[in-house]
Amino acid sequence: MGLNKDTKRLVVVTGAGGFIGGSLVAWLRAAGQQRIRAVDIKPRHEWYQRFDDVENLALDLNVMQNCEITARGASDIYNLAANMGGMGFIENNKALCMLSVLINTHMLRAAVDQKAERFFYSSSACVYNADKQKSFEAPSLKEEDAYPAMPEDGYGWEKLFSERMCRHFREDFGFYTRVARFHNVYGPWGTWDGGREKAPAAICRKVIEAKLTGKHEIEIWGSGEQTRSFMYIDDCLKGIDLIMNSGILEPINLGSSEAVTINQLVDLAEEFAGIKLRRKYKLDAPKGVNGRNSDNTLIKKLLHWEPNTSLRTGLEQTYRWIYDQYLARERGEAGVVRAFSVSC
Ligand code: GKE
Repeated sequence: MGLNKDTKRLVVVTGAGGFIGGSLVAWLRAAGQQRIRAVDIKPRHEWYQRFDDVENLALDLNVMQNCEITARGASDIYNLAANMGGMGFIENNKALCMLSVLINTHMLRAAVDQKAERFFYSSSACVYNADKQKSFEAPSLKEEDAYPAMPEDGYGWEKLFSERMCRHFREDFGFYTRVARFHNVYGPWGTWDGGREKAPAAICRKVIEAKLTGKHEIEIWGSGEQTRSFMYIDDCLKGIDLIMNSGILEPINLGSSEAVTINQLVDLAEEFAGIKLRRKYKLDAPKGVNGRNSDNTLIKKLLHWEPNTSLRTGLEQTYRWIYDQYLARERGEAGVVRAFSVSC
């Protein structure tokens, strides 16, 4: 994959039991990477995707010794492990989100100790200054808009701190770090129920539930006028690859620039389902910022590319995947997570 064609190097993915990490492992395998170590805190039977031909380790990366084990012999490390979720999770679990600093601190130290060559860190659009996201008109955030610092409480502060730590490891120790700020990633294998799901999966699930139960109404958090851009998982994986293999030293946006309101997101899901729902707006639900979009000027300039899967295309894939998962769960075929495992 990318510029680094040595498929025999050991590549480590942390957070491999989750959505983006598991998808990255799948992608690396498909690209011919022969030595992959996949690590996650969850017991292996709970991983969203799991592949028996890679080294799968269930380890708690809050613990330094486990980070040493994880980094041992690695050449590239993709650090995607974090305690995170959509607004429903991060607004109500600020301390847990901040504790991910242990993972990021220990993984960076272990990577240097173990002489890993390269390190990728997944930051977030939640680092951006809240004052710049008060408008519902989808303000486009440029990389410099992270400062002066006023990120999302809890989760965003930890991300901002950890991306700066990557910078200082690079400056002080000459360590190769690359950082991308993900904007709301969605797609098949993403969390779609249980409290950590983000808006695209949550809305698809609610529309599917309304269709299957015949109860034609939907609860939407906030006024529905909040704006976001959503990045399809395939674009995210390609972006990770391009950024890891680039000379881009500072954190860079990795997101779609196709902004929509949450109401428009619901319109699309209704269209896939072929139904129209009565909308109930829950104004006291977790809402996050009013508006956010990814300004892609820099990524287009430096990589001549930007995430370009249309929301219609990506969401339709996601809707169909969640529909199948929903029916499988209704039939009692495995639990929410086990249903996703490729092998057990
Ligand atoms: N999760 C969810 N579930 N959100 C809903 C729902 C629902 O049923 N109905 C409406 N929304 C609204 C939320 O109130 C929020 O205003 C918007 O959709 C997007 O919510 P989200 O997808 O949970 O998360 P955010 O985009 O606000 O924030 C996420 O940003 C990412 C980076 O762009 C974070 O949760 C992080 O997962 C991530 O860093």
